[in-house]
Amino acid sequence: MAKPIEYRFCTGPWNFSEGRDPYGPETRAAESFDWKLAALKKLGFDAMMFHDDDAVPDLENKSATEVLKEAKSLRKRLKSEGIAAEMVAPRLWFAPQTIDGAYTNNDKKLRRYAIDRSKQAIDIANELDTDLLVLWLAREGSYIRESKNARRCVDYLVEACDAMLAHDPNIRLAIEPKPNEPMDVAYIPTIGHALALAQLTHDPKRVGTLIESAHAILAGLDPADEIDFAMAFDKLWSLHLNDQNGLKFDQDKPFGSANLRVAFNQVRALERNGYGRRGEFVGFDVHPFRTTRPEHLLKHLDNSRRTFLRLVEKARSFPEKSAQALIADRNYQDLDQLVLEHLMGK
Ligand code: GLO
Ligand code: MG
Repeated sequence: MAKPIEYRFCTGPWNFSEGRDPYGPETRAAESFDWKLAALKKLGFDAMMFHDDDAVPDLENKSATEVLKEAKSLRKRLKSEGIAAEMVAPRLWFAPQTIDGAYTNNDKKLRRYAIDRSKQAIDIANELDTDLLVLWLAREGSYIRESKNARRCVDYLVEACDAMLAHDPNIRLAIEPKPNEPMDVAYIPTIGHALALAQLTHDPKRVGTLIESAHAILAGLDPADEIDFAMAFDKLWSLHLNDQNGLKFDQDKPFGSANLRVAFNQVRALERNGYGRRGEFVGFDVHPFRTTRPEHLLKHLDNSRRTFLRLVEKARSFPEKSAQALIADRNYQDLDQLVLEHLMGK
């Protein structure tokens, strides 16, 4: 039997957020990057996820050489702290150039901006010693369907991926699907879409996925099934575990907070597929509640990790034999209760 995996954890600087929502301002002061780095160590996390401009703030106003120099010095900094860079993601939803989409913008010049920025994010990833570029396709979609040609947008997405793959023969792209928000409807809403898109690129082997629990739930799917599906293709390269209470705004709740059983099944799916065996990290894309006081700012991360590790124990101690007997007897009624009793501690 394969040795049980020892999971390694990561999160992003944006996950220490300040409590702003569309209806009200920040409720906590921003913490510095150094503070966040120290916090990760204190929490026993192993890596940090980066947007390109988390790694190099204000990168649009710096020369390419300056950007790489800063990335290099960040790498040293991380190394001395013993924290790895898990991935880099181009932030393609903030700049004025991406108001109407990044890779799928109707304007050629603006599509070019998105591709150039992504290439630079790859250069930053190289400096930070990671071969993983995450693509959350935030603004690739439409507010009203008639504004864009969705067929052409598929070609644009493939063109953009191909340009990134050609820029660096070692880079791997992990597409993070999400069905909506900020767009009304996104072009790549599920893992199936991401994997299908990968097949159209010139090097499908280097195009995989990142699953976020909340995004799968927003698509009306079960994140555990999405994990199994991606892993059947060997293409789950990163994870954003969190939770989501039904179909509303993206909540990024602590892992297991809304539905412990759904969380348990995600952990079971990771375990049965051997996630982490090739060095993949378990990431938490969670945010503190708006009500969280500064002194409790690390709780959502620490609690997500605790819940994850408790659920690993639950997955490993699941009464498999009894479950198999019930499955053979098609007694799903008692199988259902077996799961509940197991989760409740009996
Ligand atoms: C938002 C996304 C976002 C991305 C992050 C990495 O819904 O989950 O947090 O994961 O920006 O690109
Ligand atoms: Mg995410």
